[in-house]
Amino acid sequence: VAVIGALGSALNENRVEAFYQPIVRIDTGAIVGLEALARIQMPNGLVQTAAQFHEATSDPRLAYELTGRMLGQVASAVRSWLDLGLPFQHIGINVTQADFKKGDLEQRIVDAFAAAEVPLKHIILEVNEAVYLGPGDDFVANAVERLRSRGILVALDDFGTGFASLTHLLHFPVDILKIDRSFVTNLKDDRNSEVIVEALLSIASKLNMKIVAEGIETLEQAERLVSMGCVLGQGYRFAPPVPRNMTTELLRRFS
Ligand code: G
Ligand code: G
Ligand code: NA
Ligand code: MN
Repeated sequence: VAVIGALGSALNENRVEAFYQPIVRIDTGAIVGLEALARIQMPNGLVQTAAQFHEATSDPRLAYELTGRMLGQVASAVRSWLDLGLPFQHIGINVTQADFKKGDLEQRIVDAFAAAEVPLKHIILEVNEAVYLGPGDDFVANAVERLRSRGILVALDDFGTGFASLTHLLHFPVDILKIDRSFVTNLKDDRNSEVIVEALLSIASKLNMKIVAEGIETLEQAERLVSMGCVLGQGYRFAPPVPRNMTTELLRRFS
């Protein structure tokens, strides 16, 4: 309840702020995109991460409202980066079950991006695997197909944790698979993680999907991934999620 209260009052008081984490070419560190991650400005001046209010997004009303705020801020930030002539490509936004349940996600995206005059091709919807491959229900997958038919890219977040549902992916493809951070973390001493990452890379290339490795923290992980043929990634090794003005600086320096 305390967590829900924190997000609820932050939304009411306009203290939710989009931060951005670079998605890079692992070999060169060049920025190829960003992921938007929600942060709360606390009254005491501290910034609270989404992990700390994660439970709050299980409240459908708050989750829906959060997405609205993020869409607005993201569209306006992307407009400013395009105006600065930065070679800006893609921005990922996390959406939840609640966004799909309402049935107006497509319209909300179209409206937010049209208001900022940003083409839809710049957006990537990040849907986590549990939501996307939810039990015996294709309504999310069907909505994803419609969004993709409008030119909106879709990424499957935290991929690899529900490996058994791979056949689903053959029927309802996405554009990008984001390898769950747990596999990257365990690359060093867990042979199983290496086998899984190799399998995911092979599946992705056969299904014409791009792969992004999440949670890269060390040079060793980066080198291992590159040697396995993984091109794109994100993680603290490259940059943590940072506020909009710092993102502009990063884009200037590294894109
Ligand atoms: O950035 P952080 O590690 O705090 O994120 C923790 C969790 O919160 C992740 O699962 C992430 O996907 C989620 N999250 C971060 N920002 C958003 C957001 O804007 N919307 C939604 N729905 N989830 C978010
Ligand atoms: O669920 P999702 O994949 O959207 O969550 C991404 C979360 O992972 C973000 O909250 C982000 O802050 C966090 N994150 C990003 N890079 C790293 C990293 O290198 N290590 C760890 N532990 N977390 C990371
Ligand atoms: Na992710
Ligand atoms: Mn994500």
